[in-house]
Amino acid sequence: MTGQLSRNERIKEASAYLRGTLKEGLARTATGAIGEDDQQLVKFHGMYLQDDRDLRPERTRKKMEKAFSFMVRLRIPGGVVTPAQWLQLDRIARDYANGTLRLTTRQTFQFHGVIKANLKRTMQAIDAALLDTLAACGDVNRNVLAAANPHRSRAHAAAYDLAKRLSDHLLPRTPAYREIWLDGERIAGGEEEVVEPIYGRTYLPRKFKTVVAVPPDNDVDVFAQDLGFIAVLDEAGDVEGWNVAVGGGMGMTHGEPDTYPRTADVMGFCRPEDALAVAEAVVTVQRDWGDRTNRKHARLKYTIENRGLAAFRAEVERRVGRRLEEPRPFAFTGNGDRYGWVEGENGRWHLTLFIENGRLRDVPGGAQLLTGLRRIAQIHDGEFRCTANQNVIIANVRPERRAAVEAIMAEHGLAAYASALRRNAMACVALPTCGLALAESERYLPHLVTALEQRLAAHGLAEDEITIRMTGCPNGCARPYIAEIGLVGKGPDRYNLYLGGAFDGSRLSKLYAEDLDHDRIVATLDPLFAAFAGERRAGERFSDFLIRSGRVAATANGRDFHADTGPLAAPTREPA
Ligand code: SRM
Ligand code: SF4
Repeated sequence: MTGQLSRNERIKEASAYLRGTLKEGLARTATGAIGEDDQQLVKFHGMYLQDDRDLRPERTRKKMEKAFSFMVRLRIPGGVVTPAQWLQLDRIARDYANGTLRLTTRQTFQFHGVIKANLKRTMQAIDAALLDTLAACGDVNRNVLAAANPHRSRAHAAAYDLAKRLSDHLLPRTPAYREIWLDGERIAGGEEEVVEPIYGRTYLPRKFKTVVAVPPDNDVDVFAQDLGFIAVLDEAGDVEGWNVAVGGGMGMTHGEPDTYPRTADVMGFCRPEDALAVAEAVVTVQRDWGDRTNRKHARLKYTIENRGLAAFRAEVERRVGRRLEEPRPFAFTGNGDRYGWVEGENGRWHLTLFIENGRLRDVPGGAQLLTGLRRIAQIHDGEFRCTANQNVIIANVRPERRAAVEAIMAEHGLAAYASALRRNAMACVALPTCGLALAESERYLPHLVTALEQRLAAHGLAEDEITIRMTGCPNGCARPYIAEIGLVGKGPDRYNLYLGGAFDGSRLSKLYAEDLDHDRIVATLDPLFAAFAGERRAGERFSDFLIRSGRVAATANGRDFHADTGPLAAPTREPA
């Protein structure tokens, strides 16, 4: 690697294992913000400095400081919390944040709107619930996801167990978190190996994401992740080992073709006892080989593109001290959640609720999702499980409690079902909190889905499951480039439309039309729905139809993502 290290590398190096001047910055009451370098470091502690973008114009006019607050993200491997923990999170949301809980696309919760004066109290309240936010963001291995609902089968339980062990094994060891947020005594920094045996002083070149999947459900979107373990089962249904997938990622920048989303490659197969060693080797190869000069080129996906999968695999095997076996066959059928009640192997029941874009709040005069789930938590003796599709599972419900849960749901507007399109829809947060948003997402997608539902119904497609995902910018937080319909913010009320992602999340989409407003999105999709209704083959998915009929070119891999779709796409790219 040549070139100057990026600014973040110098910040990490000088931070004394993520301490920086966070303690001093938190004590400064003259501003609601913290220093610029500390803004980078605080991410490793699980939070971002943000400001309310709805209020920006007015505050600028009045020459006021921006309306600063923090987003706080929890680290919850596999997304599992107890009812007691749920109640504490609900309390924090109402006492210290903006009165909402946000389920994320990575099986955890975010608080928005925590002002600096409440930050430490929030962190201490999280600690009191035996939870933490360490490594929920930052250049480290982040929250590890597991196929939702471990009680459905022994394989799901094994996936959850692996997710927890991976999370523990790859967790930063710095005492800074305890010192800053929980008033721990400062421990004198020892040798590098002692403080951070896996990461060292400068951690990873960039964020790193790990998941554990259990086919046939790809509900963790394994192909969008840096590292994925895919369960391979024996005849009795137990995990025989894991296929290891590496090098997936979504983020890109408009107009910069050197940046692109990429689906992960399945690199090999490992035995259960080798999984942690394989994960550690993948992380340390990326630590040593990743690009620390250019953050737009620093994810594992680019390391693998640069060095080649064969060289990467050989280096992982060298560090593990053992060869990976060749990948075993596997098949996914979808990347969504299975809504409604299912009975687990233990005779208890699990209910997957549909939560639109993951936002839990009480709408005045409308659905009371936050209160409804609080009431369920008050009577529930199982757990809650977040899904990577921004939904929640009420898990391990005794059969005799089902009626009580359903009664609370009915009273508060909680539902397990929505239309086929809506239950396969996902939007990132975007405005007003996300500093990178170019367009609305969470606040807009529900309206677009309503308009598209009407068009689908008109073509007799109301019951067809089609995945649709929207993000307010090209970073891809709702994984739009592996949806059948992907909409990516370009500017206020303008979106690029991507089509052709596979229903099971295994194939990337292709840019189909640019700079569309609401009416043009509907007008562009409507004839495609009509053609699908008229020409589809039995059982054919929308995206597969678009590709078979030549309307969209299939994207083979990340480097092919920006390749032109050919003449068919050209007319749709012209402005309205
Ligand atoms: Fe994300 C940055 C929200 C999942 C790719 N993401 C952000 C920030 C923190 C904006 C920022 O940097 O200032 C967003 C905060 C918004 C807010 O107000 O809350 C944000 N990302 C989210 C969440 C909350 C979206 C959601 O609606 O659920 C998800 C939180 C996940 C979690 O609990 O950890 C979220 N982000 C993802 C995913 C999906 C995934 O991991 O499966 C991706 C695509 C996968 C990937 O990483 O490639 C993703 N987020 C990004 C990127 C682009 C990374 C890249 O390689 O280019 C950024 C920007 C960056 O890192 O520079 C980003
Ligand atoms: Fe923000 Fe962009 Fe992520 Fe949406 S995709 S939350 S707009 S960074």
